[in-house]
Amino acid sequence: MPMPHRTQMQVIKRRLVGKDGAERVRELRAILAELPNYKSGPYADIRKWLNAELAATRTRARVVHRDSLAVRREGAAQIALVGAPNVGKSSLLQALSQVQIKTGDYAFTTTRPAPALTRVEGVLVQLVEIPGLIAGARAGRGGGRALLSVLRGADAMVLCHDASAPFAELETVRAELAAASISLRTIVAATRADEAPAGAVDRLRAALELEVVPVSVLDDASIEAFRAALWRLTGLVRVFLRSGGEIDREPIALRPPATAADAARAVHGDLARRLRGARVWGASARFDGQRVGAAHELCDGDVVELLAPGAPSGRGDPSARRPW
Ligand SMILES: Nc1nc2c(ncn2[C@@H]2O[C@H](COP(=O)(O)OP(=O)(O)O)[C@@H](O)[C@H]2O)c(=O)[nH]1
Ligand SMILES: [Mg+2]
Repeated sequence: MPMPHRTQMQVIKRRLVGKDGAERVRELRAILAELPNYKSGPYADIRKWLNAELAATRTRARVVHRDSLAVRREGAAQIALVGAPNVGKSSLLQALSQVQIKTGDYAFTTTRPAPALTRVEGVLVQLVEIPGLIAGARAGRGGGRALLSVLRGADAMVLCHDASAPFAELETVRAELAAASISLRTIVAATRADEAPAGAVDRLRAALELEVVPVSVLDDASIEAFRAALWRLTGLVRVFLRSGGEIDREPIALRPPATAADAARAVHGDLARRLRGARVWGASARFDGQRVGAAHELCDGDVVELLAPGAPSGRGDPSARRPW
């Protein structure tokens, strides 16, 4: 049985994660070479997508040279790590990151935004460390203006504050962000929590109207709790696709309000056009396997079977199984 095209797209996207520039071009070419050369149908769609990606990567490679601070978005959400120098942003990024970041490129003197992918609740999220945002950033001090523009493009941010440091340090950063009119969804990481004096985190909580999450890179449990806070911060919902009686282990992440049609669109535009409805298990369903329309709004954790002409017929005849 050939690999379903939906799965094929997921495999392709996974092969491209973390690859940019020449490396991405090479991988895209390799994938194109492996793909059947049909003139129409899903394979032709995938081929078209790959060619567009190839063109975009080439353009981007040129743009990145001109603006070395640009960060290419990856994953379901982009979350910026912001804070004064030395609060532990790089260490936190490293502790959360999927891949080991080379320290040569990336020592304690971070001067450019540093992206890293991390998996939260099964979803890939991009974290971007914004290096030392300090007083005067607006006026362009320390490349501040370009950094603020990177920040503006993020979906949310984590304000990192050394739990032992004076509160004024955090206030300086917040004043800078407020003056630049940056108003992203925000949580505060009380960093280096292992060193913090007793009561420091509680005092922060009392002084702030934001969620405060204590974290120490030396404490794995705190890192996991922080990951959970990151997931809430994305504001996304996870939907698990079901087809042929099987449920995908990897969720797709959608921005609410997310409908069955949105889930279909996330898989493939063609599927969204052919969608006739869905069956739903989970919080948005009144009962297991409820039949709903394309406009039905989904909840975090729902399992969804997308119904479209030519879709797999559940537990029926496996030879009748189609790409989706
Ligand atoms: N004890 C302790 N030290 C930390 C922690 N996180 C970072 N550090 C130390 O704090 C210093 C600054 O960390 P770094 O990640 O470079 O901060 P950044 O400038 O905000 O990126 C380094 O010496 C780190 O080893 C932590 O959770 N606990
Ligand atoms: Mg750093």
